[in-house]
Amino acid sequence: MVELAHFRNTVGGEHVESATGNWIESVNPYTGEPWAKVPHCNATDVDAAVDAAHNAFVKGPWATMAPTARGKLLHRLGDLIAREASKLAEIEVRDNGKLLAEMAGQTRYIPEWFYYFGGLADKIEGGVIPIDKPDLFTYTKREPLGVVAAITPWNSPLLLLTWKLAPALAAGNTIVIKPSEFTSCSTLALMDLFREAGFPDGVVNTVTGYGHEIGAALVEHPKVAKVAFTGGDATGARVYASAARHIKHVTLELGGKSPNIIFEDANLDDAVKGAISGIFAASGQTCIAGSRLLVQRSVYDEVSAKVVELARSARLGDPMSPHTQVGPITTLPQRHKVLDYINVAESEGAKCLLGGKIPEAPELARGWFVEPTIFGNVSNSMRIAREEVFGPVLSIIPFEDDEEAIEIANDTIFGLASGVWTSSIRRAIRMADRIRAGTVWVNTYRAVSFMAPFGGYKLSGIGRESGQDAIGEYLQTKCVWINLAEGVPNPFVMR
Ligand code: TXE
Repeated sequence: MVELAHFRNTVGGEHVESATGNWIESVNPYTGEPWAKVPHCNATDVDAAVDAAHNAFVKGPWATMAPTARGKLLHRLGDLIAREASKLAEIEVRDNGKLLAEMAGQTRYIPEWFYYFGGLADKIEGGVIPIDKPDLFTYTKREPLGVVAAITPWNSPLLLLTWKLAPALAAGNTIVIKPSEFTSCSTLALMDLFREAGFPDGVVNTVTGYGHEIGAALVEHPKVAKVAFTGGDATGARVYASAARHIKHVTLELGGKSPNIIFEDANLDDAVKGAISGIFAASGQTCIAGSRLLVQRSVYDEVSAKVVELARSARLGDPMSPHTQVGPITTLPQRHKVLDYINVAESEGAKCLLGGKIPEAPELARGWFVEPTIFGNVSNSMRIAREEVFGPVLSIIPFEDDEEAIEIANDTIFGLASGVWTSSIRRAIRMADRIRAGTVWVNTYRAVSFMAPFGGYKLSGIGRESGQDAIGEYLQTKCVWINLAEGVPNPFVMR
């Protein structure tokens, strides 16, 4: 029997287990075996974590720290993450099955968010209002919100956490993180670096456990001022409703059904690679997955054949191996969901051009794999084209011209991302203007940066992460009025 790695929460600077002493096992999706355990917390643990964050917000060194000093802490944290990049990457691969090849790049890139937002920490400026009333001096300040609850999913735990942590801390908030119950380990491993960087105790805290138990308790907690959530649209709607009852700030990032559009004038070989990276990277478990491949009818057969050929060559295997191109699905429920959608697509008449099953290779038998799957001649009204599958399942949809491409692209409840493949700059810009989504990539796909605002239109969410917009999501404006005149004018009328 393999000894499980133990990860504990960090609350008020201390490593803690859960109030009940119970644990949740974290299962490696490549082996199907538990490899670690994390505390199974309940509402008592949530109270303790929120209290620690609240205390750190209202008193102690964080509350009075100069923004420049805050920025330096974020820089130091970035350096420590760079130092620990390989270790953090390996933990996340074990926990969620993402390729080491991708994770190694991600953990080396994550420090950039802390450097960028560390740099912004002392550039949060208010203004003096040239007020229209005599004898008043009026200025604004931008202040942090308080305790931020960061609720993260299982598909990219560290990166999606970073998108919340870096701006929230730069703005001066304190944090309680609730990672996904399936993939908490990399988040808990990250916590030790905060102390080493010199963050005061209680500024960043964690609680681990199930969404319906502690996620909901965290959202409802009266001392939580803001919820920053990434997850599914159904859970996001519940979080939004609950936050509304308590008048909390929210940002929500809720996934999508992104169109990746190939025009006949595109470099088709590049476009095919873009289609593959849009849906089979990370086994399709990305919010930005280009799960609807829209292909102009004149090149439909050629593009479909090339996409199938390239996807067929994908090497499935151990995510730790540098040769693997497609890893397992992160959770068993998610694999069931993906397989269910494949059945739904077949029953609705979509033509399966590739995959559609659990792979038969014996070396993959223990892991939660699904073959890269492609459906051709999909109609945009089919469920496979309307609902987020979050797996390696591509729907290819033909279109005639630009008008029809836009109509199909925008005929979705979501609006997170999109791709356009064309050699015409005019067409590229016109499409970018008309697509209703927070991100449009032209002749590329799946690029993100700490500098570039990211977020959804429509049901894909509210608010922006990364870029200068993001820090505003963690601030509120105060307006200060100072009377420069002697005495108080008529108290019975508004001044
Ligand atoms: O996500 P949940 P699930 C989509 C994807 C996937 C589907 C379901 O389509 O198949 O969502 O995945 C916490 N109050 N995305 O069920 O439930 C939960 O513990 C507060 C898209 O795993 O949204 C976890 O920490 N929190 C997505 C986080 O919410 C609650 C990424 C996300 O879990 C809660 C992941 C509650 N009532 C899935 N219930 C993206 N946008 O990238 C659960 N949670």
